[in-house]
Amino acid sequence: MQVINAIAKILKKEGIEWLIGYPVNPIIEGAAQEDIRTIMVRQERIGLHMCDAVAKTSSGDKIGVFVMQHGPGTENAFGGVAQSYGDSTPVVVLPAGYARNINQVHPNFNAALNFRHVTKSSEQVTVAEATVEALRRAFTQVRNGRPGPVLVEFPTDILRAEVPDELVAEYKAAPRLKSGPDPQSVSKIAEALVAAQRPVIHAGQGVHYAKAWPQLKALAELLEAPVMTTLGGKSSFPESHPLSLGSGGIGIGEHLWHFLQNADTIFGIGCSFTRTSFGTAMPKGKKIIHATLDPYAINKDVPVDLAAVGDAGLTLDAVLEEVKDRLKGKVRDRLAGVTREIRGHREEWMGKWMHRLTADTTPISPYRVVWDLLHTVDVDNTIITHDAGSPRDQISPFWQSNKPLSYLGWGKTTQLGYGLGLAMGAKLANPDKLCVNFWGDAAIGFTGMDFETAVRERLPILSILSNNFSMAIELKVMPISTEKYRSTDISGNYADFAKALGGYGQRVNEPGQIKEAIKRGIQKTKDGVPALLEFITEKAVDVSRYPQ
Ligand SMILES: Cc1ncc(C[n+]2csc(CCOP(=O)(O)OP(=O)(O)O)c2C)c(N)n1
Ligand SMILES: [Mg+2]
Repeated sequence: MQVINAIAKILKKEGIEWLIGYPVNPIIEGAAQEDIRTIMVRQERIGLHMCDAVAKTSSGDKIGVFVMQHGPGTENAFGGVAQSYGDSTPVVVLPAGYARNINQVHPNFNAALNFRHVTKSSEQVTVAEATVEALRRAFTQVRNGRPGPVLVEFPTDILRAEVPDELVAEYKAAPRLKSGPDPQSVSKIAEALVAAQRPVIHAGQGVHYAKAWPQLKALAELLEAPVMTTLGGKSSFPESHPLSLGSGGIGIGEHLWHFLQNADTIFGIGCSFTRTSFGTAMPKGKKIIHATLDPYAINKDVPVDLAAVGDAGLTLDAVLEEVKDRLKGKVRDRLAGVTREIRGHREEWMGKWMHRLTADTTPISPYRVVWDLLHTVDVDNTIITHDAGSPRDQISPFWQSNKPLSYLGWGKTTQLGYGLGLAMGAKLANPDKLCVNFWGDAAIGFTGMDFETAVRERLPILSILSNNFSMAIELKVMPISTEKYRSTDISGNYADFAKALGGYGQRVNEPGQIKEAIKRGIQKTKDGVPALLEFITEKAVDVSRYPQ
């Protein structure tokens, strides 16, 4: 059979339901022949973002596969793959490449070479028979270890070449394996956790990938310890739980800050402790315990006192057992005191923000949009994501997510426009959920055209746009260019834009109209029509930042 048919048959064996892509890549035809739904985007970046959401919303059980053409398509996909890499998201990328006789020749873009630094593995197939083993390697890499994108480049002349049927028939789906922590490390960690007077648990997206939500909750309750998450880990611990400190990031609750500063021990589980502007820094002078899948993360940014390497679920199982053994059924009666302290700080902090969250002013406060959205949607049956910039910092501290994977937090690298593709990919993989992206008018400038893809590919998402005709987050860093040349101003009528692309669009100017508009938007999504609600907002620059 031809290589394109071999690839499609292998994708089927790997349980791939959709092939997301942009022409020209003959694999699209191969996939359609095998009844794999092919989804065409308007630019490569969005397709990769959709793949990310497929993996993120299924804990990596489902893998998104993206294909694009050699040369320009591959060059243009770089941002998308780099975002997957920055966020450690498992994705399979199958670019076409220039034909073998010219693919090493200047100036032809060589994907296998150029994507090497933004992928876990990156190879070029140079003979047709190697198709099968290259995909075996790629799927094994993508399903195991630290998640990340993998790439296999197929020179165009190979895609139509023949590969023996028997070779393809022998292909078996790649296993997904887990490895557990060393028992001695677990013992030391349990000892330190039991000895801690003021422990804080710091949960990252590894908890989502391991589906270790029950164990995380059990450990927190057993230790009577508060839990914060990273942005990527948001929704791994119910934020309505009395032990929740909410999520880290640029915008955080004062209760989170208070507990982190006053902790004696911080237990990071399924996280990398990466130093980033979009995460909460670990204070100095704390006992740091770090449990993570990837030994590369240990001692990378934060020096550790104790560590364990392994799957977050297996690690938490083992730590739970040891902690139970050590406590011998003893309850230390900390719960009431700890939860009272959390509640006190949380309520005081919320009190300070309530006027912003319920503001009646025009232009509308973006915080009011967040608050009304939170109180209009069915939160547990919603998957929401932020975009880069202010919308992220406005929503993440105040959005209370209780169900695992109901909030897609992200951002070690933070590409404007990522949220739209995430919402579309989430809807593809979770058609019964309301899938929402909350973004600004700068973000829509990057990927807005793919709202048409949402319409055409029947992905009825709800898009909440905060239009303040500005890159407001940059006002403080661009005062002179703003004053002289209006360099932070941008403009557009995005409700009309959404309508022009075949979706539902509504512009909302008054705070009193927010909830009704959201209800109408949700109804449209239920009718199968993507909706874009454009809220005319103030150029807000206030963020719940600590230290202030
Ligand atoms: C691709 C990309 N380029 C540049 C940036 C830097 N950046 C982050 S937020 C932002 C402006 C955000 O403006 P907007 O989305 O309108 O939000 P606002 O602050 O106005 O609410 C910029 C330029 C980025 N995150 N991604
Ligand atoms: Mg803006």
